[in-house]
Amino acid sequence: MASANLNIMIRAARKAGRSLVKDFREVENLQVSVKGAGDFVSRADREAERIIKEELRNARPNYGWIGEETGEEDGEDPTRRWIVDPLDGTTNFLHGLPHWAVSIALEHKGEIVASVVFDAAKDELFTAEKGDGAFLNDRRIRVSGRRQMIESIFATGVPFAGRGPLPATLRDLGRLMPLTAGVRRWGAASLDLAYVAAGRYEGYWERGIKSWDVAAGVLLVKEAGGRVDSIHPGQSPVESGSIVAANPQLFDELAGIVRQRD
Ligand code: LIP
Repeated sequence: MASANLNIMIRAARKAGRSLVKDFREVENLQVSVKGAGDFVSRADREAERIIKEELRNARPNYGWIGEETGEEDGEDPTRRWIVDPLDGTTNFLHGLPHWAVSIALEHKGEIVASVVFDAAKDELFTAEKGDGAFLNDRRIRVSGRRQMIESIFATGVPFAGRGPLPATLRDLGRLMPLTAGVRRWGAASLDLAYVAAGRYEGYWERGIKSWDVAAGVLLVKEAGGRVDSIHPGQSPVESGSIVAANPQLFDELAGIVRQRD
């Protein structure tokens, strides 16, 4: 059974998701402002973050907060904070591509303990709580059982608009593409991790990623039986800006490849 906190997170994600779906239908009329080349923030995005913040703050006024649009705020309780991306996959959203999600994680003493990733366009709700498994629309999910790289699909994110670690990413791709059944770049990191948890992808890695993009997905993968780490050993996969995740059979091989220096 979902905890009170998880139910609060689900309610917030569904409410924000409803607002986003409405705006997605009218995506051409949205007023967009440019935050940086290729990185658009829409009115829909800001409204979704407002909705989530209001819901979570009303229910748990003393928790801290970090959100993609509104930044960081300390709470009276220094041990707990929400990590929120109201619209992961912003570029997809703005191009009318139905692959984006609301991502909400609860961190306690530096560890993610509850997660929601809600793909409102497809009505897929991924949830997890520490020690209780991972679920897709209330059905238990597990990472894939594939053992061979050549039969496996991996997701990643690639730099855009002249930012991010392009040479390292190209090196990763050059090493992985000949060894695998395919590499996908679908443009929403929270869903990449949710799909690893659901066994749709065998693994995922990305460089130059933010905590709110991956915080919720990290727990989904772990609770579905997968492994997650930073590409830089010893660092946090949520905070370090680089992440590698996979089923347990293929994790070492994938991590070994993306950790290789020249
Ligand atoms: C995006 C990701 C995407 C990643 C981008 C970006 P946003 O998040 O989830 O997959 O490659 O670097 O961070 O900006 O849409 O929330």
